[in-house]
Amino acid sequence: MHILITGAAGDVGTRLRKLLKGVYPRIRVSDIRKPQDLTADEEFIAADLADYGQVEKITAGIDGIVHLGGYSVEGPWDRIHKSNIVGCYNLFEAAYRASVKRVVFASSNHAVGFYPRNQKIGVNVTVRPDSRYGVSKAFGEAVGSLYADKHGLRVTCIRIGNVSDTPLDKRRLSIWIRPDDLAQLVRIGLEHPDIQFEIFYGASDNEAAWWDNSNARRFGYRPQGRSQDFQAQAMAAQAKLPPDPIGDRFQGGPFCSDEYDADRDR
Ligand code: 15L
Repeated sequence: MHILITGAAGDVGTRLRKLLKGVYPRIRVSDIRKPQDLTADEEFIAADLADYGQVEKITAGIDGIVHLGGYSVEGPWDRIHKSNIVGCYNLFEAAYRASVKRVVFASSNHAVGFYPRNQKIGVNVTVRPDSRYGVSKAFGEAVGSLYADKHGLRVTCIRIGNVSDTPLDKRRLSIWIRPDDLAQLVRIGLEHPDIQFEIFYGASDNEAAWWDNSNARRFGYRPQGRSQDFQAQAMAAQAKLPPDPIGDRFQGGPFCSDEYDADRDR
């Protein structure tokens, strides 16, 4: 299996490159810029995902794609549009044209960020994006669904919570994913024989979870990280953050309170 990882220079890309090395003997990595820690044994091709011709070059001869490329937080529409709408469409279209078998798409919790924290959600809920960024992730899931249904591409969307070594604050106690758990989900997406189109939550085995991740478990996901083991340090970090009463109501936190119209109910 020849694997392509887009967004390979980013934080999540850098972690996954290391975790998937050895699992897949042939990994091509791509990003708009060269990863600083690129090693001599890694195949790198630079590409701007907004340019279809460049995307064709990186997808040629590939069997499975881990699509992390794009803009990874809220930003101006032009930026989101170019990287996450045009770029994401180009990726799926080029994958299909190149007869790629599988795409694992890095979606985000921000596709459903406006669900309240007191509601546990599964994967069969309507999207409730909390930002232009969240809209772009919902778009990516929709494009993935189209290519799965129409062309038989095997697509896995992972609504990633927050990838880090330990949970960073109170909200992250609910959405944290340990990097090796994310690698486990990616491997399910690249290898499981029964995947056609699936959505998983990218979260570890967190007691404070807001998400029902039974769909991922159905495919064999057995997360090893437990955010509760870091409760005290996450709450100490939380105490240093400024108050965010709107963000605290919703799963997407600051992505919800950012640009929130406080006068909306007037
Ligand atoms: C995301 O989708 C972002 O890519 C990441 O930078 C974090 O902000 C994360 O969500 C989060 O919600 O913590």
